Formats: sequence, C-alpha cells, structure tokens
Amino acid sequence: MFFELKGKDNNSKARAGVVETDHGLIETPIFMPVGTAASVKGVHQTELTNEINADIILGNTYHLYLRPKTDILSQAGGLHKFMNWHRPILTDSGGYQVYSLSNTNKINENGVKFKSHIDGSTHFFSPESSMEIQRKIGADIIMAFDECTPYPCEYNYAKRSMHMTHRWLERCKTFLNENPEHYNYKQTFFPIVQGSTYKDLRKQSAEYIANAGAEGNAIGGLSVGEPAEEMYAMTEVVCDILPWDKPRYLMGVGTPINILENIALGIDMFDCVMPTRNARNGMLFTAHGTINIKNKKWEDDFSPIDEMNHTFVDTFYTKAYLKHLFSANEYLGKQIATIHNLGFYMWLVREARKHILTGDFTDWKNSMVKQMDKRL
Ligand code: PRF
Repeated sequence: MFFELKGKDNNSKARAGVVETDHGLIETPIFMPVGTAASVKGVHQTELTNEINADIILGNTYHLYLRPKTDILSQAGGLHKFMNWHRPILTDSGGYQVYSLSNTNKINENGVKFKSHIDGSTHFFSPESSMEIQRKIGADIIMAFDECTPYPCEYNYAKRSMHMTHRWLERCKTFLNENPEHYNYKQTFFPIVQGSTYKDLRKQSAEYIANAGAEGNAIGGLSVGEPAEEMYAMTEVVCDILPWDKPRYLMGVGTPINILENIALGIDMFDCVMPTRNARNGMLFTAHGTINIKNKKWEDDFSPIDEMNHTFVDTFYTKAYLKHLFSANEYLGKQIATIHNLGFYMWLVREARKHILTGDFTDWKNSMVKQMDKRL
C-alpha cells in the first residue's frame, strides 16, 4: 500500500501516516528539503542522511531539464544514482518554475513556451514533455503539469486556468499510461488542485482531482503572496474534499508556523526553499523564534547556536563564531546555517507526528506557534 494512516488528532484534522516507495518509507507529516538542481544547496548527501535525516528530497524538472539535461540523467541511470541519494525523491513538474524563473513565457492550451534563465534559449514544456522528462529523471513521486496562478488573480482568469490544469491532467495521465517507468521501480503520480483564492473554484478543483483517483494529491497555487488566513481557508476547503486515505501535499509551504497550521488542517507533505534560502542570508529558525545571525548582538555570544541540538552544528559551533563566518562571507557559515535550519524543520515535523500520535497535538501546536513567532 502506498499510504497508511497511523493516527489522527482528536481536536484538529492532523494525521500521522507512512508513505511507502521503492526507495524507502516516509513518515508523515513530512518536510521535503529542496534539492532543485540535483543538490540541496551546500549540504552533502551524507549530512542529509546522517545528520538531517531527511526522508525524501525534492528536485525540479525545469532546472534538471536545462542542466545537466535529461539525457545525462538518463545515462546516469536516473537522478538517485547521479547524485548518490538513495532515499525517495519527488520532482516538481516545471509547471511553477517556468512561471517564476524563466524570462518570458507564453501559455496556451498546448503548453508553455519559455526562455532559459541560464542562457536565454527558447524551450517548450507540455503536459506530455513534463511527464517524459520526469520518467527519465526517475523520481519516486512525480507531479502533474499545471498552471500556478499569481496572487491576486482575477476570477475569470483563475477559472479558465483551473479548467486548463484539469485538461492538462488528463493529458499527463494518458502519457503515463502509454509510457511506463524507465527504471525498475515505481513512480507515483500526484495531480494538483488549483483555483487561486476562490472557494468555489477550490471546491470544484478538489472534486475534479479527487475523482482522478490518484494515490496522492497536491494543492498548488498557494503561498504566492496571499495572507496566511486566505491560504488556511483554501487548505481547509480542499482537505474536506480530497480523499482522507491518500497523502496530501501542500506545494511550496512554508514558514514553521504555516507548516503547523496546515498540518492541523490535514496536510501531510510540505516543501519550501525557506529553510535553505533564508539560511544563506543568515536567518535561523528555532523553537523559540527566529535569529538573524548577522545582527551585531551575537558577536560576543559564545553560547551554542541552538541548545536543542537538532544536528551536530547546533552545539559544535557558537553564535559568535557563526556571526563571524557571515561577516567574513565564509562558505562554512552558509553551510552551518543550512544544516541547522533543515535539522530544525525535520525536528518540527517529527515532533508534530509524535504529538498527533500521543493525542496532544493541538495544545502543543498552539504553544509552538506563539513561541516561534518571536524574533530573538
Ligand atoms: N504548482 C507546482 N509547483 C509548485 C506550486 C504550484 O502551484 C507552488 C505554489 N506554492 C509551489 N510549487 N507545480
């Protein structure tokens, strides 16, 4: 079985489960570190496994297709072998990065024409080509090709776009049925709910996606600039409709607080560049609030980075040392901050899981949300 529920919280819709792939098990709720271009920036695969203990990482079709290119990944025997990461991988379809990164893009029923952010060359993605590339990359979980609408988005545009995403879903499914896996392990396909911030569209899209009968489902088009309350309202509407016995993945979310609030609404899987990107800018997430390590106040603070010691860097290095590394623009600073933040995010979702299983998730969540809102 692909997904098994292990427990539910009594006072919220939070769930604990296990996703099973041919590269191993994923305990949910889970956070997936982003490894856009076949690397979680600044982190060795050994650290990802032994220190951060990530169950699954995410790769991007858009980046991998442009560089090193699909053919190289195919020759390597897939992304797992290429990067020597043998736990599960999920790839996003390109149906988001194309809009957020490439220079210009023209969207029509066929697909999206875009210019590479690397050399300006022109390319085209369709539902079929995205599936073909994802087959060759060889991730365990592959995503439907969709359009992520911006925020704010005019109602009629959101509606037309949602229907196009639904038609694209049918083309993805047809391609996958006609073109089986390249490698000797299973790839599980997740369709994506869209519908911007309109409840009626979200309902309609969730019903369409639920009827597709996939083994897992995703929610896209959120965390694109809307207020958190609007995001939560959409998650709630959609989670009430998506099947309870399949994992639900909220794409590109979010802050530690966003993650806990969405777990409470029934989300099982998350990914976001925030812990890695913000780490490179000197922002550390902790259970007691966020730290800007570049701040002068840390220059003579010889206490450990984080007493909670989620990973070895937390007590191996001091705040004063890390502040110095950022001031001197040393690579090691970014690496330490990244390992810390990913270790913290993994701790957060594992702790959430424990509290769901012991039955006090809601109280724990509410106290964590209060604490984590602080700036230290
Ligand atoms: N679609 C896809 N990937 C995504 C998103 C989406 O809507 C988002 C939205 N936050 C992040 N990543 N395919």
